[in-house]
Amino acid sequence: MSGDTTLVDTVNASQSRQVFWDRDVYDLEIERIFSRAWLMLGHKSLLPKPGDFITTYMAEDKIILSHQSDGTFRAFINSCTHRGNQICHADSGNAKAFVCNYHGWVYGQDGSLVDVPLESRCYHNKLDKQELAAKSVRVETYKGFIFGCHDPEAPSLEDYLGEFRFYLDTIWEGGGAGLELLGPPMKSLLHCNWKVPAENFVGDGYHVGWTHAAALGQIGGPFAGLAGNRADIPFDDLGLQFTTRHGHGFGLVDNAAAGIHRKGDGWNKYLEDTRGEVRRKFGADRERLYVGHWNGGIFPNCSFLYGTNTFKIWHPRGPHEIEVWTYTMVPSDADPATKSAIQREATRTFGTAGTLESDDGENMSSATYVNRGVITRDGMMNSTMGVGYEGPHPVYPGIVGISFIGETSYRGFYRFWKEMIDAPDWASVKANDDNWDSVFTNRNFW
Ligand code: UNU
Ligand code: FES
Ligand code: FE
Repeated sequence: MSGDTTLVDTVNASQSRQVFWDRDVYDLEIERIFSRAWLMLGHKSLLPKPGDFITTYMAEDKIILSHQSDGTFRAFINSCTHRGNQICHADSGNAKAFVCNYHGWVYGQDGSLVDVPLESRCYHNKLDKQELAAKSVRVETYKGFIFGCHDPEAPSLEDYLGEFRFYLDTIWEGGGAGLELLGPPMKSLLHCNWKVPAENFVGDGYHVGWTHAAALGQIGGPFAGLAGNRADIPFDDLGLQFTTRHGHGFGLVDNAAAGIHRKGDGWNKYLEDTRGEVRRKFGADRERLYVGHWNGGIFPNCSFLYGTNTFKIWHPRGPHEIEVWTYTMVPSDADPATKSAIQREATRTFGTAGTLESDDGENMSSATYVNRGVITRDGMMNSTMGVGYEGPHPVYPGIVGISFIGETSYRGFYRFWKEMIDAPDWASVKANDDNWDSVFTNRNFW
């Protein structure tokens, strides 16, 4: 299969159900999206000292991410160049070198092949160790978050994040030292296509009051009014939603940052203590974002809820399964008690067995596996909510939709998904993308 524009209809805002099911589509995604986009590897707080490493995935490729003695980060494929065995089996640690378990080849912290047992005897000094370094991955960081990319033609990480940095800066820098991740991650399997949670987090304000009705009723606070989609919800005044050029986006619920945290006192106090600095640095329009709750996504497979402060990477495992990795985002300069309180509440709500996490899981599998039916699979899915009630905004970059409840960021996610699936290389992504927002037609909405 090659790039196929019929999978996503950006004019009618619909997507083929094959995007959740077909092996061919999945293989194409791996080749055209996961092998070319910047993927989230972690945050430097997870490997703070030289020699620290974590192992992770880029799609189904196993990766070692390691903190070098010069303070930079390097990533390389976690597979031995001798007979292919996995080099490192630990989740994390501190190592001067990585020794393959099979025949003992030794890799340095940067993935170079530094030692081979019995080298001169067995290989008669004919082994080119330089050639046999573990395959390296481009690594760039933004505000402490570390990304990897396989494609030398890809734009810089800063360009890839693009105008989404306007938004990320307000939280990843914030009014203090910014955010970091607490690990190790919780890990679980979900039987679903990776895009079901990715689209949900980037743009699904609609399910919140319905799927999570019971949990929101229990939690109370600013989200309680959404429970059961009560008729008196102020739909257009709940917040906004945003999409940007490379498919990154989020939904905002105003003044609700800690709203999912039943015991959010320390976190609320932190936000109150620092919002003035955010206003000074970034202005009132971004202070508004700082004290709101976000459901967000960094294209393709990293999602987070700012405020709730859960942080997810959806590692694909074939078309119908994912490994969910769940970290907690916390302000780096919060006191330890506040950090652990945030982690506890994030885990209680969106950890593996979290009250809201498990609300979502059943829908994720159902929306995937229902497409086992060949007649079912032939159909399309609809994401037309709020078409026309969105457009370029005088203050906020990208395309801004009228309400938290809408599908603007869904449409942005699939627009860029299609863009990457169809484009043979990054040069065409760039060229085709210059007027990316023309599919959002209401130029004078705001
Ligand atoms: O379930 C979610 N994605 C969500 C929950 C989003 C916003 C608030 C609460
Ligand atoms: Fe949206 Fe059924 S109501 S998937
Ligand atoms: Fe949900």
